[in-house]
Amino acid sequence: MRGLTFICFAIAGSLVLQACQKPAQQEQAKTLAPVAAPSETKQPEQAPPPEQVKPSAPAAQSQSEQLMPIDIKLPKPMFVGTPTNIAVENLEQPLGHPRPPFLAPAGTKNVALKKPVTSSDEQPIIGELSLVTDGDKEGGEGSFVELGPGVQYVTIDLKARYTIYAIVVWHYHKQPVVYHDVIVQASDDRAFGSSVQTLFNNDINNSSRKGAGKDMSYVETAEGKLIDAKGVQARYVRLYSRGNTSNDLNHYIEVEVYGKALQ
Ligand SMILES: [Ca+2]
Ligand SMILES: [Ca+2]
Repeated sequence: MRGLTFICFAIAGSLVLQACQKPAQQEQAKTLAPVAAPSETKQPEQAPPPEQVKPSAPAAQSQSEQLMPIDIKLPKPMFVGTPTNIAVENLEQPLGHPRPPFLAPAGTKNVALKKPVTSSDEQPIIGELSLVTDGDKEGGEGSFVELGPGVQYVTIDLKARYTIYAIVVWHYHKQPVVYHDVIVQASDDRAFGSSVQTLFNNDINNSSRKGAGKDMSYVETAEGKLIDAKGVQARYVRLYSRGNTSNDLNHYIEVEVYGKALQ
């Protein structure tokens, strides 16, 4: 019996010894690895080509995206001179000369022309929503749509996604007026519940509750207001306002969206 237990202890002891030696051997193998793997040093030589090929693609793209002034046809001005006595905070001073040309990639055009328009006021007081994108920008009677009081919006469905470079809006230019809380947004969601990008917002005190903006208020003229859309990509464009310095109603003569189809 004694001899048997000794053998058992001896076997158990040698097992413990083996277990202790194993990690040590593994560690030794690890430290040897870098030296023992000269074949791995070959890999870097095969890797670089894909990244070196890339730069030529953007170069070719910028060549086809030559910048050109966008062609904005202006309506007949309805008044001359600088308006006075408009008491609006954060009001932009008139330029005193025509707006400088706005540059966008060649092929950029008004992609809002004749596109469908919906609104928070589906039954306008005067005119129809289709006037917003019918191409007529004249300031007289019959050329504008009049929406109800308070915060109202129009939404243009461009019917496809575009890269948008500029939005030009004519609210009303028969007299020099200022529209309150002008907010312009782009989205891929027709309800503007998600993916909303705000391109312009002069509601500095957040009275329209879309978040306070930092843009300046401006006097309406026949030039319309050009908003830099900075190449945003979207299908829908929405414009808010909250009445104007003459009354609490909202008006649109035309909205142009200068963009290019996504490729
Ligand atoms: Ca129009
Ligand atoms: Ca406001």
